[in-house]
Amino acid sequence: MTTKTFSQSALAGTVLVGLAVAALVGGCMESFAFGPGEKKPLTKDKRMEWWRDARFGLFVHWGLYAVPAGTYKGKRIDGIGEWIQHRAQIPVSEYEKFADAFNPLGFDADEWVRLVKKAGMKYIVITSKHHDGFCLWDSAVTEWDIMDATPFKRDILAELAKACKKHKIKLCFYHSIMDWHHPDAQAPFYPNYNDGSRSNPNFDRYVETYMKPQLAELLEKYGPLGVLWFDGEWIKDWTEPQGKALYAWLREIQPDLIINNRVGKGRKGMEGLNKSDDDYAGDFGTPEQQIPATGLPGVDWETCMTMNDTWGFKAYDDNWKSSEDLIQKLADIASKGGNFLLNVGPTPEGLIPRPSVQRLEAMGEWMAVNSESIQGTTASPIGLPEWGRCTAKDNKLYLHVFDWPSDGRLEVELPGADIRKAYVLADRKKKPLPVVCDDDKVVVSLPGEAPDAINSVIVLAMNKK
Ligand code: FHN
Repeated sequence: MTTKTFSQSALAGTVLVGLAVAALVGGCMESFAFGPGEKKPLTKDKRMEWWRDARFGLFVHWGLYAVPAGTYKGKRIDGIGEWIQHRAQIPVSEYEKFADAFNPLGFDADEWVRLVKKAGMKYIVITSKHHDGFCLWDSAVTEWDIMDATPFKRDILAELAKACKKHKIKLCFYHSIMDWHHPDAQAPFYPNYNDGSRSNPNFDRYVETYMKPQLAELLEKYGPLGVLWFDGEWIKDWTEPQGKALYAWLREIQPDLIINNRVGKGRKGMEGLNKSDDDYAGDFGTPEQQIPATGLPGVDWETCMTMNDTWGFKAYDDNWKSSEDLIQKLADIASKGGNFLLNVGPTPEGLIPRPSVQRLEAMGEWMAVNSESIQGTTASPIGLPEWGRCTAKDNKLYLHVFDWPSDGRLEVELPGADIRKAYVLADRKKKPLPVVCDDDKVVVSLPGEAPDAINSVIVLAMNKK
């Protein structure tokens, strides 16, 4: 299977197609705008409601980079697997050959979504297009996609959209602004595709005739989407004003769409300075591979994290975080008012790596008993206790006890508490636990043995004020 390289003729064709699609999209854009008398746009709180309730989602980095899987010309390439084209300085025409070998016959969208649901997750964010520009859907504006460039010839995003609809899981797309394949974007920067000091004079043409028509395709063919998760925003060609304009344009197409802060330059601002949304385009902050010590007060935020050390599949990255660590991280993040977007990097055969499946299943077993203490909760009103974490919901505090007190006494700094009842969340009978309250703390007498070795949840039900 030979795939077309981006010769001038192909580029000319792409631009013409892109211009045509842009005109079409622009034209039908009117049909997405609010007509007179149409319902008012949702408030941000209404729009964010499902996302805030979810607290836990799956990140999927999948694409051609899974084929080399971290090795190129017999050499192991350092760094995250999806960056192999840049790190190994692979010319576009060479990288395109990976498409000939991408035939993930093991891919089963329904199996993926059932695993997500069992893990207690409520949304999936999958790479529609990562930095290499390869499209996991049948795009009308390029042949650099799963339908035209690979022997697989199945629309991965369409199959995933169908499975998500069936299992009521929100479908969301990661989309890279930076594009190492498109000649009007960063392809000409080879071998340093990530050259932050250079601009492409044709970048605006890439945005208007390629990137925006593709985003419209994603919203119209697979939508309504939960989230558009942008990335690759750090390049010199992309600015905060462009991000704000793109945010407004997308919300015009799908008013209840949620968009992360990397649609503009907010990744730094929102997290570094706890800026409000007004300063930066985007609905939530995106701390990556880290959990902010005290969350990001005043803004919605989501920690995205790998289970090992790479987002895209690397055959030899076995540095897996333990299930125990991941379960406690979920409670830590929720106790600070954030969401946890946990990543898997599927194999070139379309399988989620076994160690990832094992961790998702272990998290699912914990969530099957304790999801009430994560989903729909808000940040701890008692800070970060030494014995674990705390989340809150509906006049209840959920005490996530990582370190079960050997003397059976759980002390909670909670002045003036008006406790109705305390019980072990895992106890279906909700047998009351002895509680003593004084002016500044509550002491709960716990059973001798922790119901869960990793994170046992004690419920403090308060009397309504
Ligand atoms: O460069 C990407 C990287 O490949 C990965 O997609 C992460 C996930 O958030 N984002 C960028 C690095 O910040």
